[in-house]
Amino acid sequence: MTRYILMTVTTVAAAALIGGFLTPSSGIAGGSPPSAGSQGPSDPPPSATLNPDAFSQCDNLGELCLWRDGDYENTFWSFIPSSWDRWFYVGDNANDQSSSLYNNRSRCTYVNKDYPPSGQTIALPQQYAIEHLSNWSWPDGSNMNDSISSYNFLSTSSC
Ligand SMILES: [Ca+2]
Repeated sequence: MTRYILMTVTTVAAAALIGGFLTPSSGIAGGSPPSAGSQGPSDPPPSATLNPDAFSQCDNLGELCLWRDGDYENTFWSFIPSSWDRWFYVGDNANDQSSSLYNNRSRCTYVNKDYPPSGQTIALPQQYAIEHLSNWSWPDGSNMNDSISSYNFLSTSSC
């Protein structure tokens, strides 16, 4: 398990370097990231280090996992694709509740602040985790904590 996690993190880091989408810890608040509507989603924040607890709850490859608290703790929701490249509501229980997430997929996943989706989209590369959504902002500058309302399972690995 530990070895797998290390490999995953290494892979993400390598992909990030190749793709050039990693930004400094100041994150996505700076600059003027494009909106999702016509120009594609904004760049993601840097991935947090995955911990074993996250994997124990979110160990099915292909799912998007959301947690009520940071550090992948408290109530847990997972979503498995029934179709691709379309938006889904997270449901009333999970709506505006997520404080950490893990995209346990080999493909890109979008999350959006609203449903129906607005221009506030963040792209999550494969095997991407955010330990504290409170540290990150949507393209409009608002905080990402307790605000995810929809997701989109892309059929492509690129974001
Ligand atoms: Ca919302």
